[in-house]
Amino acid sequence: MIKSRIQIVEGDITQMSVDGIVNAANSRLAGGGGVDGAIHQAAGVEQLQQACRQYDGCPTGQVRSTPAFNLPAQRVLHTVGPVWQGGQAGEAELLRSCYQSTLELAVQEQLKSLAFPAISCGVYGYPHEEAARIAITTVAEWLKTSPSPDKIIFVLFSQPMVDIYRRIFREVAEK
Ligand code: AR6
Repeated sequence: MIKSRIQIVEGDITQMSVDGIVNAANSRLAGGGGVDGAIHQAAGVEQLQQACRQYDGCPTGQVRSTPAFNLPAQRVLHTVGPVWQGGQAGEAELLRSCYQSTLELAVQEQLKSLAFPAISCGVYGYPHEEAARIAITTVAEWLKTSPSPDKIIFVLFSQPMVDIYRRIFREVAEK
């Protein structure tokens, strides 16, 4: 049952005791503000930066993983969302690819529980409704055919964002 495998909560993703948390990173994997900054702070800036340096950055729409160091999670999956440029620059496909490739990597790494933030919904400026629809439909489609990950948690930083996700989740679940 897909519905019982998806949760939508308000919270701080750095506090989540799950197998993997997803970071909304930049293509240099250099750390930054927003959820990226919070994850680096909580994991340990030095350690996480050093672990990220094993990669030559990460293209938009793809994902790279590192240990989670001081976080309660086991792994951090760093994905790079698109910068919103008005919608005609392939943003939707790139955002879908973030969720898709992160789910693929989570399966490879045998992560049973995975927490996503609202990728691209902060400084990258993606319209929230559209981003939430992509997040939920991509994850729901995945869970239809894959038994893993067992649980996906969308961890959102504000109540209005939770409301958007819950509304779209109801629409998608009713279909
Ligand atoms: N837990 C969960 N969600 C959070 C947290 C948190 N601790 N902190 C912020 N958010 P953003 P982006 C929400 O800007 O748009 C960085 O500088 C936030 O409210 O973090 O993908 C990177 O280095 C918003 O809804 O990511 C990149 O350069 C969502 O997380 C760039 O920002 C994403 O906002 C990536 O921009």
